[in-house]
Amino acid sequence: MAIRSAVTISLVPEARGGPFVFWDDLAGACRKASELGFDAVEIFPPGPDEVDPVALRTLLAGHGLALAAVGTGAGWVKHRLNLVHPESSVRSRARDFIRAIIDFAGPFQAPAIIGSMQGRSGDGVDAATAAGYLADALEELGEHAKNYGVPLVYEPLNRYETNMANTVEAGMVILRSLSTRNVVLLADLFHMNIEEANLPAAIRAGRGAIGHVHFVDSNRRPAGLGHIDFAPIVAALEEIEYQGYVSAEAFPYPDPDSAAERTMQAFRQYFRNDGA
Ligand code: LER
Ligand code: MN
Repeated sequence: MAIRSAVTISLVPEARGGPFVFWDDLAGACRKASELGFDAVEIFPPGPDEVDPVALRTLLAGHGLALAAVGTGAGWVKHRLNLVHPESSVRSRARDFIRAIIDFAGPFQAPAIIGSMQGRSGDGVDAATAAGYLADALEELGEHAKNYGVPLVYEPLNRYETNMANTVEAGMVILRSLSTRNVVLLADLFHMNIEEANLPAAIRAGRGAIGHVHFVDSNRRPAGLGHIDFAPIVAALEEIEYQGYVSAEAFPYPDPDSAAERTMQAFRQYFRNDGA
């Protein structure tokens, strides 16, 4: 299948040690991503106001890159906000943070991603109440993203990071319960490798719901440096006629440039290039 490739860039010092290929130097990362042949970058910014949109537009255009998506996780990492927090003021600040990221990303035709901002039930909020809070937030923010003609991306995470949705199927149950149709799922192969019984089968079952992919190996190293069998996963993406980005969200192992290069090698190995 043809691929729309992307690579992650973190601009959040507090997220150091996290699964992002490039770090801190947005311009340098864009240059390298472009040199290696990526179509787009996925940015993890410290907040909605910390990247100048005019400068970003110039930078992306100069390198022939698109913006694939923008992460919202700094709301959790930096400010300890999440959508199911027991305190309503914290929940509402979490929504404000994500809404502002949607407003930043939307004009680039890029969706915002809700990963760690989904929080977890437990500490003062029972599972049903937390599910209700999350659904309400996805309704509102999903509809808000419509203003830009982009979806909102919701990411099931492994059990050590959330108990809201750990699998593609659990994510689909949430999506089906919503009245908005503007929320899609992020299939992160690292989380899926922990939680799914069968990765290609989970992807096939996610037809129509999966809108973004984090492409990474079992140990969260770049594709090819762990034990995930990528060929049947790519075949499953092809079978469901997946049209979204395949984005490298992996540790910068052994270093950012090598991680990006290794991912590009895997993309060339597994995906057809239409010469686009
Ligand atoms: C973010 O995309 C993700 O996968 C989570 O594990 C938060 O780091
Ligand atoms: Mn991810």
